[in-house]
Amino acid sequence: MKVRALEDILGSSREVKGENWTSRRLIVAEDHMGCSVHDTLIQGGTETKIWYKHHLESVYCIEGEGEVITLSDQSVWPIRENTLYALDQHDEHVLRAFTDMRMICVFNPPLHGDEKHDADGTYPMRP
Ligand code: 9YT
Repeated sequence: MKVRALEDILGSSREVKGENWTSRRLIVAEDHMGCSVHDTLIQGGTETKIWYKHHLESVYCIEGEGEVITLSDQSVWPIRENTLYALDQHDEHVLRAFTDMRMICVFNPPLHGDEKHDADGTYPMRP
């Protein structure tokens, strides 16, 4: 049994800051849960290009409003509180945050905890 509080993560290597987001990684690969679970804050008024070539990600929005544009077909997916999107095709996308957003993000395979996006908005595949 594991219990984690957000305060346990803050200021540690599991609190990772991107240009316009902060990801607090509550469960990571070394926890052996088969996924990682993040509490992620996105800064309002920003756009992030993301392409998880090596991971599947489910994202549940618990606060805020924005939209996701899938680049293969230019579809626009409105995202607001209590909405989940699942990148089941490793979809290359842009996340446009109209307001500050708070997301619960689940990655398969799990991140190790300290990963940052590369120039493509990708996390590396690590064994
Ligand atoms: C919503 C989103 O994908 N933001 C980028 C950060 C990533 N989800 C993470 O590592 O939590």
